[in-house]
Amino acid sequence: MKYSVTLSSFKEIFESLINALPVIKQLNYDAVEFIGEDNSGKDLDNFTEALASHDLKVSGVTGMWGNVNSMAGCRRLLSVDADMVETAKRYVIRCIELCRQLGGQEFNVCLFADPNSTMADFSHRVLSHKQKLKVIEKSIPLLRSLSNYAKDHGVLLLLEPLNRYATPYCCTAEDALHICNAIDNPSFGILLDTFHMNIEEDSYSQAIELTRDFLFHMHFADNNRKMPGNGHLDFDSILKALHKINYQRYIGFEPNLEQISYLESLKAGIAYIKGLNSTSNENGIRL
Ligand SMILES: [Mn+2]
Repeated sequence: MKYSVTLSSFKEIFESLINALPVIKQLNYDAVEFIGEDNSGKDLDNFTEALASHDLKVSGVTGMWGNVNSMAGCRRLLSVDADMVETAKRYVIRCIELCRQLGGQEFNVCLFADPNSTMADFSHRVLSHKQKLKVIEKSIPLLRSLSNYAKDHGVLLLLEPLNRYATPYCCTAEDALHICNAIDNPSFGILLDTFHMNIEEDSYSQAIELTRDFLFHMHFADNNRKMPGNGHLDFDSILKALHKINYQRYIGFEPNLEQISYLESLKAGIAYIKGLNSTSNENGIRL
């Protein structure tokens, strides 16, 4: 497995994200997940140079969706407003191009509808699963054409299930698999995020095994969004399930970091996961 960390985690730590690169290298990460912001291409040449000088790769680009900022809130692939959908579509296209420029492999999409319908169902009790799938199904032709665009650019478009407090649409591996099967394009896959899985899945291993043919990226964060080892998620069983499906792609850490503790936290988190990983290997879990 290879280890990456999301640059979006460093937004509060460094004024310029380029300054995060030496720290990330020093802490033994293999790659960074570039931030999918509209202005992130501004200093791309400097960034590419800095990445090369620190011998860091780009695993992919993190989609900025939902309530992370006001721009992200306008990226709604499930909106009833065609202009909103168009905004989201143009965003995906820009991020696919950014990903290709940086030599990354994947970009994640999340499915947001308009806030009035989203906020109505933080409990999963208002809309039936069937009603939600109906809303999602409308986006399938667009996702299919975007995955063709991704394919032409050598990038994978990955659907990331979130949790009900962000969006009630596509919250589980099963939902993502349903959409993946409907799209049926080798450039369309799934990203599972342990933080969201903790809220929505019955079992980590079942979710991982269910999506084994489409699982191209993982986001790792503990139940409190801190680095693994700071909460109560069972990363041992998550890693064992990943070994079982012979997952060899990136583990992308996506923590919330604080100025006072970020160095220690990043260092301890990767050491914790690498430690668990070697134990599950020694025990012959790899199949
Ligand atoms: Mn994530």
